[in-house]
Amino acid sequence: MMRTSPIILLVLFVATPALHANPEFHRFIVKNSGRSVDCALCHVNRDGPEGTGPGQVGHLTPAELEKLGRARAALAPGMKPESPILNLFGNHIINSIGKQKFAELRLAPEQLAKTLPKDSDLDHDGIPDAQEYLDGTHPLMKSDGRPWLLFKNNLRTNLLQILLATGATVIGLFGLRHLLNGFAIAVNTDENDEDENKEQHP
Ligand SMILES: [Ca+2]
Repeated sequence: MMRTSPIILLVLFVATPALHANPEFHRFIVKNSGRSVDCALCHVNRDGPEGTGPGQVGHLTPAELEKLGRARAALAPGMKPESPILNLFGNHIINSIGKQKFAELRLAPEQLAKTLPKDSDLDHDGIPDAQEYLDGTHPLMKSDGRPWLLFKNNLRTNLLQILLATGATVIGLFGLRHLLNGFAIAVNTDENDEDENKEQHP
């Protein structure tokens, strides 16, 4: 596999400064969902990629800068970018649609959900990543999602256990009732026998 020259990567890094700040997507998510969402939805650092903190450009090692350059050069889908300033969801977006398409969608951020794989659910909470993008919930946190959707998915996932537990409870109550009835009959029988004995042997 051909290795991209560090000089080319550096040129790409410098030449594409606008691609790593994407307020259009953030504004859309906040407006569409009505939720307060920070940059950690897609980035490593909740304050975004610019700065010197962990997960920000100013904090990267030379090797991480090289990875960043490669990720920014991932113009087509399926190039498996490993950008150190993006989290799993951010890299998933770029891998799914490519950097070029992503840049185009800055003019129509509402369309991003339609371009993401419909069956992708990175946190396995039953809510697709694309839906979480629209809802402003975190695609990497399974406890974060629209409550009704989480409830429905939990119910569906645990339906068998719920049915088994309910069945065991019903059977247990049914058995207990018959057991108690059995005790009651036995006690009554003993009392009747005693009464009969008293009558026969007063
Ligand atoms: Ca999810």
